[in-house]
Amino acid sequence: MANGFLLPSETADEFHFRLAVGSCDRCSLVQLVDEVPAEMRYHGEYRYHASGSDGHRRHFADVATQFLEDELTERDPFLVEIGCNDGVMLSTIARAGVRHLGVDPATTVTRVAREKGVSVRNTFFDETSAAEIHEENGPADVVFGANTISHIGGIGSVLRGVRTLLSPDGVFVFEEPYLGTIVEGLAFDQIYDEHVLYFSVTSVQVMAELFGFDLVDARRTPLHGGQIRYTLARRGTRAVRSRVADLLAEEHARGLSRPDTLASFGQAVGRIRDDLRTLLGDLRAEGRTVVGYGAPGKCATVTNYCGIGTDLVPFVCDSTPAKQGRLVPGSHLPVRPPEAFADPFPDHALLFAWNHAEEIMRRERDFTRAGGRWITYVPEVRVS
Ligand code: DWN
Repeated sequence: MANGFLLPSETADEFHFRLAVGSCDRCSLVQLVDEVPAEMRYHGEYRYHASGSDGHRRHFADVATQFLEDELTERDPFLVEIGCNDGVMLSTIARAGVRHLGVDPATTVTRVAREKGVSVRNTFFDETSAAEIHEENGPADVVFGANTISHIGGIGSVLRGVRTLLSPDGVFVFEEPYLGTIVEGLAFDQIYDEHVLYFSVTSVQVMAELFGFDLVDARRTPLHGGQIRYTLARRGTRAVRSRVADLLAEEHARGLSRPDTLASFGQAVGRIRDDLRTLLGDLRAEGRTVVGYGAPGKCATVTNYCGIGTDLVPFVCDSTPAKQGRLVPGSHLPVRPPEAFADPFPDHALLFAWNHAEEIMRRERDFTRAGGRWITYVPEVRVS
């Protein structure tokens, strides 16, 4: 499990599952074939902090400001965030004194949100909790989720919950990994246990209609290599932006939902695996040192799928204290604090947190100045 960072003493009991994706030939939604139960993924030990990069903090402060300006303008508005994590978005809403509620079962990260003045309910969002929230607080003008809705296999219950909770002219907005970016950018490391659903505009539109909504907007956003922010409203309540039709046409022209497109993606990913293994094997044979940079969820997919163990990459550096001193799930690469990176600098750094490349390379410019080289692997293996 991508965020199942474990202690060296816990390896014997490690949980494994089959990571495989399939696509529905009726609604075209791409999804995991085997889902790890949500209670095993989000709990008091969850280790991902959404505020972990400057880019994320800026992005979600902007999202909140936009909501305050566009949607939360009536008297006493109410916003609910599904999966509020450490309050990276809701802290701005809280500071503005707007009524809000974060719904998230992961008590480790929501403790941080509470410290920022965010109101939190530690539970999963589904039709039952949505009805309770509605009863206690009244309707929500905005229901928001970022990198959360794609994590929920029981999407039907979520949509029924939103239908109950949302005010008549409210909006359900969620931004999530985009199948189009994953396929085009060969970002196979976005595939892991937490990402149960891989949305496209086509599949979200089908889903919206099934539950009584219109997909009224779909726009590209920059995080995690390129995502889409979808806006759903109750059927017939809002005009549909022309961007929706543009993206649908683009997906159709690219054959995004076609099985042969997904099969070619699989073959190209196999080539990346072979190239990366060859490169790391050659570097080891030449006596060069390689250290991993960042231990994102993605790192578990790459290291396990490509068979990268401590013989090729002895350890990974990550700034998240909750991951340090633990092992990357499955491949068991030790996670060390960023200071270990410069002690001494390796010859090469394998950049697992490639979506933060700019920020990390800026921070580690002494490594480059000392002659260090970065290895990236999507959309192809590259040394720079
Ligand atoms: O959906 C999800 C996405 C949004 O976030 C979650 N299920 C889990 C998580 O995915 P991820 O772990 O791939 O996210 P990130 O943001 O790519 O993780 C970056 C990692 O790199 C973090 O562990 C922090 C670390 N990091 C670092 O060590 N030094 C990050 C930066 C910017 C740094 O300078």
